[in-house]
Amino acid sequence: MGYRVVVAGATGNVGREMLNILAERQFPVDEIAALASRKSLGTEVSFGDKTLNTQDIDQFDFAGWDMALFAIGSEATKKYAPVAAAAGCVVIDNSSLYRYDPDVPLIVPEVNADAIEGYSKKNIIANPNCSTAQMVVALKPLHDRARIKRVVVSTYQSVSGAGKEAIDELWDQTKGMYVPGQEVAPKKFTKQIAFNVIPHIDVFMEDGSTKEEWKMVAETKKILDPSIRVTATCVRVPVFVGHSEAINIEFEDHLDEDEARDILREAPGILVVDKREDGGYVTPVECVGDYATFISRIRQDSTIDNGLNLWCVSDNLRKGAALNAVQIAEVLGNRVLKKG
Ligand code: 11C
Repeated sequence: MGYRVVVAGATGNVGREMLNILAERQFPVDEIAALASRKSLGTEVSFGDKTLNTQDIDQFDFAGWDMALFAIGSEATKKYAPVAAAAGCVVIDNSSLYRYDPDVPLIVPEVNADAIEGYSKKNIIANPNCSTAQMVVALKPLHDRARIKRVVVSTYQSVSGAGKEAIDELWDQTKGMYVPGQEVAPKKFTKQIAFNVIPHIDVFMEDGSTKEEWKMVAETKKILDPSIRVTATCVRVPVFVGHSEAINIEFEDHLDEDEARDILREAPGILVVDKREDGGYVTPVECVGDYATFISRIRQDSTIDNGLNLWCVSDNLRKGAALNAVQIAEVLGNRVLKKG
């Protein structure tokens, strides 16, 4: 016996990946519903070797469905998540709407799967921001060994984090650079993204940081440890899929780079590729379609007493969104609903 599973936002980049990953991981599905907004109705989506017709989220009755994976953005989530949750369907939400709600667990299964117990207060579980998810997977095993005091992170985030229009803008703008008269002006991004980098993701906060940077701070505290101090600079780069992060970590205790490498090799969800030679590290194009968080360039930071630097790369549509949501569904199934 399996689960009756809903994917809301099934025609978007993340929704499609949720369907792919549910099928790839052979999640025990008895029945699946692919929901979309009215404007996307008629679009077919794949689930393993099946083709699903999308159903109108506005008309859908969530009663009798076990869980719903939401990838519909905060505004639509505000409307539909309470409806699904009230009908007894547990919502696993990829938007930021509920992440900071103390009555909603924010889960990265490799880090804080036990937080699943808190789901029943609202029948909602939140999925973190992509840049946070991969970072906490890397930090958790090191924190367990040497207690992290402070993290300084710089991100190199792909355009797929900003949705389909952003992917199209990078593609069209790049092509347009070579064709006189067909230059594409910035629309989704604030400045040219082709052959450029933009130090601005999400809206500006009062203190001069951006909301993306704020999310990395707040979410790391909620998922991993509120005592860890995090400072972030988030940058958009002309890469289609795969977020990269240069992470500097200060520990309470000494942690040798070789021991850190061994710890990370053993840690769940991580693949270490760290050869000190040409090409002995992972770049975003190599992580696309993979489940792992890849770690490279592990080395001591000799400017502080207990410091390490590392390079962390992951598929933002997978570990950063759809895979993590499916992993939460697996935890929910195995530990709570126990039907599969
Ligand atoms: C980006 N990290 O790369 C964002 C996308 O809070 O779920 C995900 C935003 C979020 O633009």
